[in-house]
Amino acid sequence: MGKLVADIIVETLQSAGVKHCYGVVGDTLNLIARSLEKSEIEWISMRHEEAGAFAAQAEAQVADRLTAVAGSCGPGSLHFINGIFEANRNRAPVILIASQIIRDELGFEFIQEVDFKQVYRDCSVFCDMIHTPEQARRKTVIACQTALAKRGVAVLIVPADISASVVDDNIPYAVHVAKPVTRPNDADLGEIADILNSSENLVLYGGSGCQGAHQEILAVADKLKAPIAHTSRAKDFLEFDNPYNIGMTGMLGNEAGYHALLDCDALLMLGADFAWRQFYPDKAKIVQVDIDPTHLGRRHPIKKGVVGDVKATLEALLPKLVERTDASFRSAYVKRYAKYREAEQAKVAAGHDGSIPGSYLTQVINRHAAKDALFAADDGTPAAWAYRHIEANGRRRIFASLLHGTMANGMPSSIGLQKAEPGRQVVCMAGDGGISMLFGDLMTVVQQELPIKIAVYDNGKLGFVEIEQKAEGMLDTFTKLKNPNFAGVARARSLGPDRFERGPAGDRGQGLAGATRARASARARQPDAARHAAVHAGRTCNRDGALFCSRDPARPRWRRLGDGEGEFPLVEVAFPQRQCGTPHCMRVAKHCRHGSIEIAEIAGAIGFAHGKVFCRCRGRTRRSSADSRLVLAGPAGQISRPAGQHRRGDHPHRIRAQMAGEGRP
Ligand SMILES: Cc1ncc(C[n+]2csc(CCOP(=O)(O)OP(=O)(O)O)c2C)c(N)n1
Ligand SMILES: [Mg+2]
Repeated sequence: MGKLVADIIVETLQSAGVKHCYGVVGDTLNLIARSLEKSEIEWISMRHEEAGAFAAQAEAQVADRLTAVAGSCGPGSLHFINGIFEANRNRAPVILIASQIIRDELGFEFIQEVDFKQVYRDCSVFCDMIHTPEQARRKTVIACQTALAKRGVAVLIVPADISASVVDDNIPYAVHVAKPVTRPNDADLGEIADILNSSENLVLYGGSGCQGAHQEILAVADKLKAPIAHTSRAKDFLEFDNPYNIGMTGMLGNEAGYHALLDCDALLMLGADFAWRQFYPDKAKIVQVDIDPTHLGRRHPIKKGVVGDVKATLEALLPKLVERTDASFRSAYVKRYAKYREAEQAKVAAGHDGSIPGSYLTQVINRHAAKDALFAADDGTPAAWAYRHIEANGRRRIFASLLHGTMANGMPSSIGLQKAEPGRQVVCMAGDGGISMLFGDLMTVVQQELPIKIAVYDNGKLGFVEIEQKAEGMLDTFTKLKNPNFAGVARARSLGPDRFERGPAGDRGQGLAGATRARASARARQPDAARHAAVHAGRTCNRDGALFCSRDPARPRWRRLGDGEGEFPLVEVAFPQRQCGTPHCMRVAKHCRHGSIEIAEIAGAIGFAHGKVFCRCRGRTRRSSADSRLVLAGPAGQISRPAGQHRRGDHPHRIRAQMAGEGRP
């Protein structure tokens, strides 16, 4: 007896392990929707397909299983695009059922016709149409299998007349996924061992490929007396229970990780494909282990590259390594990391005037979140705070858009995380820009009755962009946001308790106290109807948001300019050693000879401290020239920076290290 193709497709998805399908129904998808309804796959009605793709990729990552999204023809299946890019870059096994107009009309600009093969080619590991009813099962199988085996998105284009066809279906095509253990051959391992054994100071540098290899990495670090630095994506896998950890490198990282990489003689890169080239060492011999052969040496020249799973490779490599006794290099960086963490910790404080610094709010969230919580952070400062202030413990996971770098990923990803792990706490750290971009799917949270905790980092701006602009020497441009009262939004959307109030202005800490109360009350009520906690963070700040000036050279007092949000300035900046000749001038750089500096500021707290300093001079914004000699007057005192050292790509931690009193010229 024949079978409906829509049923064949859904049956195949189910046998490939799909538990949830996220999307919006309509026209060409309706038959498949009916098949889904009869199946064990749960349909999640989204308000925007992009949010559905974010949710699916989060579920696919945390549960490590194929997850589906499906859309109607034309705009319906087009809307997924940004989330599909996110999924594919995160190597999340996701299948998009892109329903299509009937075959007979394809190629004639029929209403809602979109060539999905063109659209999705660059963000998928499989993208093809079911051309005949007879190939339905085989093509769905190969789509699922490719998504799982190549780890990425499979786009299966299904014309409506195909899903409505009935076909004999007696050939047992089925999804096969092999999980081989891959490791380099013995000769390659011997070569790696020779490089490492003959080099003096070694550093291990781990990326997301280190998942599941904690024990082996520590064993190698122990034997080689090497510190372990890591990328942000590897934080979940390497930060915990690791006495050799020296933290992240990169924009979100710290000076210990950064300098260790620069100072070592040999670097063992493990499953890391970190994109920013300026963070790689020039003098060290780099040995790279990666499961993807195309990653070898693509960021920076390497001495030796091998293909393998990190765990299996290190297991085989360990016996070939010579045990060391001198751990002084490692100790120096481990101490430096501890010092950095202590200093960072000391800076975190509640805000003033009811404001709540993002760092402080994140530390509160970190303290109160469950030990196995799942965090989803929006691209923007929430992701930066998450990676800096949420502590990994081997059970928690942080999800952010680190490869695609898209806004609005946080809340929709939380939906997928909560659907995948209904018993775990899911915390969304949302930007005010991010959450309002896909506001509609707050209703999915309500409709699905998901107990997600949402903290809105309401700084009234596209804060991360403002920092970027400062780093480029610009004043903030088009970054302001006129926001609704997010507490009101939460209430209006029946998101939960009605207690989300911003603390009264001037009442120090009230905003956070209110937020914490809200959280506590939401918790107390669980598992009652009101299970959602949307924490209104009040105005957060990034710590480099403070503006300073000193108008009188005779009395060089710094004062905070209006609108300074920071409780604790990271840096106060001036161009030193030159007077521009006007009474209201502080010591300024040579190119500001005409007038008074009104503002001098530096962007830096979260990593864009390229040293671009700008000032306002008679109403015109000027930028420091590359050879300006800067003085960073931080809490540690006046520290000058040698001329010519400030350049784009300069590392923030070098600056911070100097602030902390190190490297003073
Ligand atoms: C879809 C998309 N649009 C624009 C950007 C550029 N961008 C990156 S972060 C950011 C600001 C995010 O603002 P918000 O969510 O309020 O977080 P904040 O940085 O203020 O904490 C923007 C516009 C992006 N990454 N993705
Ligand atoms: Mg914002």
